[in-house]
Amino acid sequence: MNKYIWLIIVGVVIIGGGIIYSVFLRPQASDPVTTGEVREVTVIARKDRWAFEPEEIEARRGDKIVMTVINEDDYDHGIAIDAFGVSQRMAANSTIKIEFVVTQEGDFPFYCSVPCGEGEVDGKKRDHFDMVGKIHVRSMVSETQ
Ligand SMILES: [Cu+2]
Repeated sequence: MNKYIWLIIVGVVIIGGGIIYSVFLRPQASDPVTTGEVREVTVIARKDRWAFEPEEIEARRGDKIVMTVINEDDYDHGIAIDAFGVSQRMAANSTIKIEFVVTQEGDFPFYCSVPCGEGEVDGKKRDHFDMVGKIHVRSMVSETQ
């Protein structure tokens, strides 16, 4: 048989396999999801506190988060959320806006990504590594709030 016929047969098998996989076999959890809901949150790094406020954010899988991040310090901070590909530097005394869709359910940390020093807050030592918070993403099918 002509080698081009074989190439076509192989091509059809590969493409057909891909279609069968995506229609019948692919786990639903890997579907891109969106609830169409937009959640506006504001996260503040208050002056000389080495903390984000709030430290916990609630969301539902598929929500779009529009996050306003305010840096009240006279030095730079950053905000990073590895799970959703967020990493932004914040200049001193600046406000940034970031947007992302929470595509997975679970608890995901957000943290300061720019070394920002240390200090004493209410008699306790705090530093860059204390600037950690958490996004709690509930399941899509959980009751709406
Ligand atoms: Cu920092």
